[in-house]
Amino acid sequence: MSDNLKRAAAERAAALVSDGMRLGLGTGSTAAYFVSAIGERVRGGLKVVGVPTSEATREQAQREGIPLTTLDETPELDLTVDGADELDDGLRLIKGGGGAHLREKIVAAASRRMIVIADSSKRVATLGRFPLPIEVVPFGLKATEIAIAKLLKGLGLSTDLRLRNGKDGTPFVTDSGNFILDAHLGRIEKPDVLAAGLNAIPGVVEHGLFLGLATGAILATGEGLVELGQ
Ligand code: ABF
Repeated sequence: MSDNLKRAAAERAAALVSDGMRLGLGTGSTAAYFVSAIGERVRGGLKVVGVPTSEATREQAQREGIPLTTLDETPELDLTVDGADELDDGLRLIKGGGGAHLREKIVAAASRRMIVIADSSKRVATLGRFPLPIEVVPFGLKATEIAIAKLLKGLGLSTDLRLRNGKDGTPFVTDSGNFILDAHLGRIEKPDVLAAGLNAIPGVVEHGLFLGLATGAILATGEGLVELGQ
């Protein structure tokens, strides 16, 4: 069921793509359906270029035959389509459950439009039930962890931070060579204040709060698609 919903949202987003577009290609299982739908259209003659947001997406896009570019060659994109772990009605997001949010955010910020595709279970009234991924540089990990814990405490948020581990129990390493701390917060009442606080900690590379980046969302429900913004 859920896979059908993800595919439905992805295919609707793929229908918004036209010749000449410069695309940001998201990461995750929902975005993978979008990449696959674009691949099919490219093989049918659609002319686009894509910037992948992860090595996994790069590999998929190459297999699909989608022409790829980089933000160095193509620094301005028309449309990014990506999944999310949570979104609220103000199109604020938590991303990074797959550990790709640094590149995802850079690509989204370089895009004129960013459309989130998801099944409607990702829609929440208040962000925070999904643990917030915080990408940190390995150097000074403990000090960065303490600085984040102090910030969270000061904002009245839980301080339950966990270093994400890979399959073999060693720390998960991002495509950019960093670690991820997951902050179990429950409810983020003021995402903008939290984002500003995290951005001010030197060891924090990026966090999974995407504020003011998504311009639209396509959410698949059992009864059809719900579209927000665009
Ligand atoms: C990416 O993939 C991430 O930012 C987010 O963590 C995840 C969503 O994955 P899925 O579509 O598999 O639920 O978009």
